[in-house]
Amino acid sequence: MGKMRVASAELRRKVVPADAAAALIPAGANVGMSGFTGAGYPKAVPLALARRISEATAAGTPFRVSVWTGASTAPELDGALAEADGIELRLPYQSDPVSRRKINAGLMEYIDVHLSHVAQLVWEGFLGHLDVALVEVSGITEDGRLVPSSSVGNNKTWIDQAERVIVEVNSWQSTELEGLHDIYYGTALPPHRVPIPLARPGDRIGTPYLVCPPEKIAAVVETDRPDRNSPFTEPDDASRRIAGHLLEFLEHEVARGRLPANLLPLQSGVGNVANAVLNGLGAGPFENLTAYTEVIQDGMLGLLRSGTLSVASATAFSLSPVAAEEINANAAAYRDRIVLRPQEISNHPEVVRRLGVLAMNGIIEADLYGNINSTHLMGSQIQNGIGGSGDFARNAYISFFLTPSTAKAGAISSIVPMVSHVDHTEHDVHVLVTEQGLADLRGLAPRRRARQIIDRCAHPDYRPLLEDYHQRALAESPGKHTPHLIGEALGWHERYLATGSMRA
Ligand code: 0RQ
Repeated sequence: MGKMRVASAELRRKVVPADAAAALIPAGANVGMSGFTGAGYPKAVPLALARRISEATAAGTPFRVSVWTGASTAPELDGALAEADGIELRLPYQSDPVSRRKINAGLMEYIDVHLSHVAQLVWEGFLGHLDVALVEVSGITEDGRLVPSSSVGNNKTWIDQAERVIVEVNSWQSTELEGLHDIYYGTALPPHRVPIPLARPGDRIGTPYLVCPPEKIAAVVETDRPDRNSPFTEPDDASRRIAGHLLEFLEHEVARGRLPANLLPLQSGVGNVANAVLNGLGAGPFENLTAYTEVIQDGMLGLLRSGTLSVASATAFSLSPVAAEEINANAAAYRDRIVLRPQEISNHPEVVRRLGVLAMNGIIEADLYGNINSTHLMGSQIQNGIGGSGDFARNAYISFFLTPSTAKAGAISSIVPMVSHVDHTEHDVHVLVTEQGLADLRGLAPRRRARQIIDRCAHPDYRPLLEDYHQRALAESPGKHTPHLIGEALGWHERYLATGSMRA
């Protein structure tokens, strides 16, 4: 099986055990790794590298590397390297509990970047020299082209820019993924940039393969381990109600003639709320939908299976183990309806704006005027990162942000007087949805936005408190455009930190 995956005789000669490949990564190196939301990450070499770092640390010669990826990965990569204290700097997105702890303890640097910006930052040289690319693929053709696996992410850029390349060939991935990907090699830096010739979500504008000169490939490692994604929980009541409000709104927009009957291309973030929305779309009146999104999660696969969704473009799968097995068994059946692209294309602002994407993303908190915090707990602690939410939200036709109205069993209101960190400004937020209701903020000046958000989105337990804050802010600064009580604006966060609850 393994031999057949590496069809190139020249590259077959470079097959080595994971430890030997890990030994090729120098201390202090910048390493570009594959991986996007638990799909397509290298599964053997990072573990071998973590062992090497632990042994070096025990011998009194600790070292670290910087890890650049597509997005989040899995315990065998982020978890193992963070546990070994082996990561100097991490970018552009993570969701691993061990990494998160180390970042928030100040033991690991983290740069939270828009996912569409990463490749460009590397091409420009801002992130420094890329020493090693470590990329999982599902196979190597006889003439040495690389067949991508379950994510594309920044792999094209890592392979192009790195001094040397280590390839993991994973025989767990379906051989029938060949032909599903679309790797666009037409990007350039200004002033040589040209329009991206993509006018419909399913357009193919590149080649199905990653291209790498064979002499640049320093090692090939064979693996057979599954992608590690967590199962989705059944949507809870709040998620179902959020989905219900959103679907009712979409039907209303179609009835008003503001959206076509088959909507516009959908982008849906990660998490259970997003999955509940997708499940809701499956039950709803819409047909012939399309998706121009970042990840294909279970809900989207369900829509493809039922035919509700005709085509989906993304950069990665983000599936539960059951759904991943389904793709593995039936990849050929999905190959003409799923396109996986480099993340600078899946998330490209130019394309998102052209297609008129309907963007739906989860948040930590929103404020009275519609500013959004997607990344930080109580202002200082990173949760995951901005991911692709900014790529889509700023350029979407309608940008939706979705959240339960409270967190931590009601001790936290997700609607606060002022957000403790800003990821999406009021200018990029069109519609805010909680289980309480939906606020359409388009075309509203700040005070009218506050009215909508308090009345429709806030939890009843917190509504009087918000109303009180808002009325006192209005009274104190009647002539102000965006009334705030500056000394009190973050008082709810302060109260939570002091007492464990935002309640008065
Ligand atoms: O913490 O598990 O310790 O209780 O935050 O919250 O409710 O599980 O929400 O899984 O939908 O994630 C914004 C993080 C929401 C996600 C975020 C606590 C809460 C819990 C997680 P516990 P939930 P979700 C494209 C789109 C940015 C990237 C993005 C995200 C934990 O959606 O990372 O949009 N978005 N990518 O208890 C304090 C609050 C809180 C709070 C929730 N107000 N204050 N804690 N929590 N609200 C896809 C990609 O880019 C890959």
